[in-house]
Amino acid sequence: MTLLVALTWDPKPWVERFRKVLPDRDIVVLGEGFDKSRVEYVATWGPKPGSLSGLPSLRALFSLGAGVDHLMSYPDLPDVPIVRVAQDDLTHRMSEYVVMHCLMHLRDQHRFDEDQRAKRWQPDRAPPIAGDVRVGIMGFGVLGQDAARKLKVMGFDVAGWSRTAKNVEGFEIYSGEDGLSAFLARTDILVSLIPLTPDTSGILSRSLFQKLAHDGRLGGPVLINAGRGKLQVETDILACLDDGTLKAATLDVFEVEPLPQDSPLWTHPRVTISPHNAATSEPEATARYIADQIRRHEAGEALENIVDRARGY
Ligand code: NDP
Ligand code: OXD
Repeated sequence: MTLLVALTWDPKPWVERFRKVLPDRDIVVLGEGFDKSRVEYVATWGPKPGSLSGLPSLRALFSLGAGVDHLMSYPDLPDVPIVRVAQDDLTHRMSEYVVMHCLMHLRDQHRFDEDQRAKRWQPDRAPPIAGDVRVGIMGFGVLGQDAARKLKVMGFDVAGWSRTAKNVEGFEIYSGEDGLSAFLARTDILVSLIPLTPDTSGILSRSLFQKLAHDGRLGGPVLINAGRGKLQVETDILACLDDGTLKAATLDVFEVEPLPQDSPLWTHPRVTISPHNAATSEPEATARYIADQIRRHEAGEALENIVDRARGY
């Protein structure tokens, strides 16, 4: 069996990890000579056009991340199961990010950072506690649910929004178009963890921000987007920050990545930026996850976390 590693990033650390966890298999990379007829699995992120063609023995594609929009837009995507990353290492990283930024906004850390630079001593006399703040998680899947549980431990009042109706004990979950307005109306901090699909592209826009709660203890609604950059309309975010429709934003993902040098988001005083690393796919843990799936698949068991192509995630 051959595993092809087809990446836009430096494949070296990945090849090393795959060779460690699959020592009895051939691990090959694009650009090196290899026998295409022996490739049964591909581990990939943002494959270049043509790189997944002519693989007659292909049995499955593994996305090296949780999101698969990079594959859904690939022309001539082979007709084999696509498996995405859904494992604890990545999930825990995302929850750390979400909890950290919710707490940062709860405690108004932006203001204290400014005060520190200006050497101003201005304690809050009656700051809210987590229980006063309503967090709404858009995308109540693997990542959304883990973050929700951890936010709840901190005391936040957490609800979720998903495409289909579901019951998750301890949480009020809104769903679909019908549930969106009510979900937004009870949300002070909106956490976006939805996949990018034709239905969700550009969803984080002015018309949605206007429906968020404007009567909350934070003094205005806050956006945290760690889903995908093309979910958000950046000109709307900037305009809404400036006219008070939004109080602050934490953005890990952007319409164009890396974020262009001339983007006003870099220097906006109420925007916190991270370079699409809310939850990176750590090579060791991800290679182990994929190797386990390959071994189970070869033993006749079903692959897990298969993408539904019709839904696009
Ligand atoms: P899941 O597939 O487990 O969950 C996706 C959730 O989004 C589900 O609850 C789904 O609803 C909901 N959803 C999808 N489409 C819609 C829609 N049109 N309307 C309402 N809800 C919708 O994905 P994960 O939780 O594992 O990952 C979520 C996303 O996070 C990834 O797609 C990726 O883009 C992003 N991500 C970002 C990272 C980063 O570092 N910034 C790292 C990892 C992931 P339903 O439950 O009904 O299916
Ligand atoms: C992912 C990501 O989808 O890192 O896993 O963005």
